[in-house]
Amino acid sequence: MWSTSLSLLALLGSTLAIPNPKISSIRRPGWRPNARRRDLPTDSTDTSSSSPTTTAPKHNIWNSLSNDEAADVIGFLHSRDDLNLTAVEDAGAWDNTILVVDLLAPNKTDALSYMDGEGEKPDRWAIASMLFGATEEPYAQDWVVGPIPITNNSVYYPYTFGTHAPDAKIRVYDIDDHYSLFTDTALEMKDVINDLLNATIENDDDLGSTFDIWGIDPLWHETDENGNDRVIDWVGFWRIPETLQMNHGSINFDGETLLPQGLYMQFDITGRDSSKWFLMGILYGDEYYQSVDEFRSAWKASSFEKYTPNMPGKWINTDQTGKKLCLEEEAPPMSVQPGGQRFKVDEDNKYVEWMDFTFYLTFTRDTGMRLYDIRYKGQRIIYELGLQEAIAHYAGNDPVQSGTSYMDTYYGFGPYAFSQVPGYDMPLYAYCVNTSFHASEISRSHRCGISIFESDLNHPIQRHSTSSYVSVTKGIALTVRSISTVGNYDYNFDYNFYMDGTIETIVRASGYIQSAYYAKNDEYGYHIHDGLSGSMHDHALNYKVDFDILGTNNTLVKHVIEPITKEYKWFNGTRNTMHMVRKEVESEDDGKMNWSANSQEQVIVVNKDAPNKYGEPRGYKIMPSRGGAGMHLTITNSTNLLNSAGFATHAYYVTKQKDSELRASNAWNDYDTANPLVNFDKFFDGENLVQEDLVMWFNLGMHHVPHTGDLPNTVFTTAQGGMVLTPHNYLLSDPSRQSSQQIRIDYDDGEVGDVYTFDSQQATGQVDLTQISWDPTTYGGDVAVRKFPYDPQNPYADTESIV
Ligand SMILES: [Cu+2]
Repeated sequence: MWSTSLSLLALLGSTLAIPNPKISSIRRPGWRPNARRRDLPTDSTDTSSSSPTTTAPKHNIWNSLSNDEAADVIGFLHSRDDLNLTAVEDAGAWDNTILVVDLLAPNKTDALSYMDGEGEKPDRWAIASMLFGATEEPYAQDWVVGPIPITNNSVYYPYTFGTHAPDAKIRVYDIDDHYSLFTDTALEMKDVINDLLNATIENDDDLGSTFDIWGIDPLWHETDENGNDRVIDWVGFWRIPETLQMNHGSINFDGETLLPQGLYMQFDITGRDSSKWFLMGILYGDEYYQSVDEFRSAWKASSFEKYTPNMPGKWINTDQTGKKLCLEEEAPPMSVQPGGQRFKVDEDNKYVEWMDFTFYLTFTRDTGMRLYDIRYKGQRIIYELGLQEAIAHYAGNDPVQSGTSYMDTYYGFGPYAFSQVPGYDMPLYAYCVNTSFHASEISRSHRCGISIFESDLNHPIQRHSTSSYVSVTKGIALTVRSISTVGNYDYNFDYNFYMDGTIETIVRASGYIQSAYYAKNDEYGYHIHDGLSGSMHDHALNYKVDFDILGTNNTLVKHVIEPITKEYKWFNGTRNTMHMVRKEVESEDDGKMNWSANSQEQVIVVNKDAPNKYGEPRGYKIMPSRGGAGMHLTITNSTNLLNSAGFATHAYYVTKQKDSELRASNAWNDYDTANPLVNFDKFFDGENLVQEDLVMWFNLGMHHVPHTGDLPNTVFTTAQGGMVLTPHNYLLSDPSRQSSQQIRIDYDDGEVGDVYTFDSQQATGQVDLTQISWDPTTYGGDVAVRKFPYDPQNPYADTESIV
């Protein structure tokens, strides 16, 4: 993700976000909202003609707020005089507004009572994040609202039990737009800029159409000589790619993050009185100047060293380029679904049944899709599985790279989980789920924000050959996929389900890197284009997996494979060999862990009270499956992230489940990382972990040092990480033997005797490709509904990205 230094409300995915003095800077020239009204989906999901349906055994108590529920919550809050709220549409920086409303997941004990027994369906509650601007010290605050639907019994109060900051408040230090500081300063030194950056800037319009100016995220705090907190913003110049004329309009390839100009400005933006803000300094070529005059004087000197500015061009375009490869234009192999869809969906409850797995889906503004109540062979194995936070932590010899540590839930994975492209992002036959979120008093739905599909892995899950027979089983997986483009990066999130009871969590990254200017920074990345460094950074994406193995009483064990020198009765002397040592993680004091060298520790969540018939505890093992290029932040005690990155210091963690510890992070931690709303480190308070309800938190990620192959976009091939959760002594044998999709061929002396296909049907006949082709002109983007005043009858097409 990259920052635009925009008004914070503007980042919440709403065209109506106000205050928005800087919003024009994130729109390309010529951008116009497309507000055609037509029959558009809002709450409902697409209906696929050949989709077998089912009825969820229970209501999806984790389902996202409906549009009506969100409107109910927003209307209720607006009716409370003490909150002094202003409709987002009419609000300025000195008003109080509602940022986001989302479901507050029910307490787990209540949820289990309902799901597993005769307990009542838990009430629906919401979290409302509000921004209080009508004060000298603005803050964001999370509130609990409910039960919903709103009645006279509904209440609202700060979400103190789920946060660590006093009153569930976090200070907001840049609520007032300060973009004009950047442009005023830039125009003050336009002679220098025009020379160094090869530009022709005379006025605001020239500046706005040539450069974006943005920088560090989160903001810095420094203490002045009187001990006062100063709020510091460092920004750099980024060149806006040129507009390319197409047959029906124009396009700007989104390569701005490849066009840093190497010129940086530092501002003090403390307090709400803009007259007290000031330029602190300018950085160019690793030289620091304390004023525009000092910079200009240096520039006029003959000894001044000038560097190459980064200019747009074909190199940032992602279109096909270069010589066409032999046969490559022919249609490549593709998947078809000859027997129709082989899984069932309860659309209303977002409930899925595939083979021996069942689960519920939900979708939130902060973290996108998540799964609940994942059952295998009728038994819950996971109560909750989902993304918590995604850090992209940069480093560099310039303050903007050094000061960049995005925590992407601030921008949200929900708002940017754009529609998937059939045949490219997913098979043509994939089942689509529309997803909704509610921010800035707009409800927005992504068409096909989640796709669900089966596919052939194109490698068998099992095989064996002998001189007389061969046995092979197809490798088939169900994938649940969502893709969020948060600024420059596209995160592909998959949950794969396999026939052996394994669940795999995968994240892949593509899109544009955020690069750095190449000047005296060899130790922070490679020189990858004219004036460009592939700015090194770490990705750490934290996931929560709340295991419930045969109930909630579980223990995290490590079965360690160790070398040993040992004597045996049957051997004269000692033998150098290995053995297995069983250990338990007994307390949260030991709950922060890294994967062992050479993968010698098997990490398993077991239920010690539920051994199998051989006495071995039944469990699920967790282990990295792909990527392997990094699991947590390299930087320790990050100067940017302070108390907000406790979940990224290790590869994985285990804690005791608490309803007050729902998420490892909070979307608003970015506002004040020293005083976060959720401080993950505080989850660790020495509690017993033996036969308790356990939650694991693991990181996927990579140490990303972009090279020339990251231009123009990073490719998924290597930018990925995965974790498998797999049965371990859980059943008495491999459950994939239940699959009919296997064959055994008996043969002898070149003659086939018998062939067994276990009633699996063979695909026969012709494939009518016209039935599964897709018309790309039907790609529709997102649908929005205004919440306050509520206008559900007039949805309009509106897709917003951070560009
Ligand atoms: Cu990266």
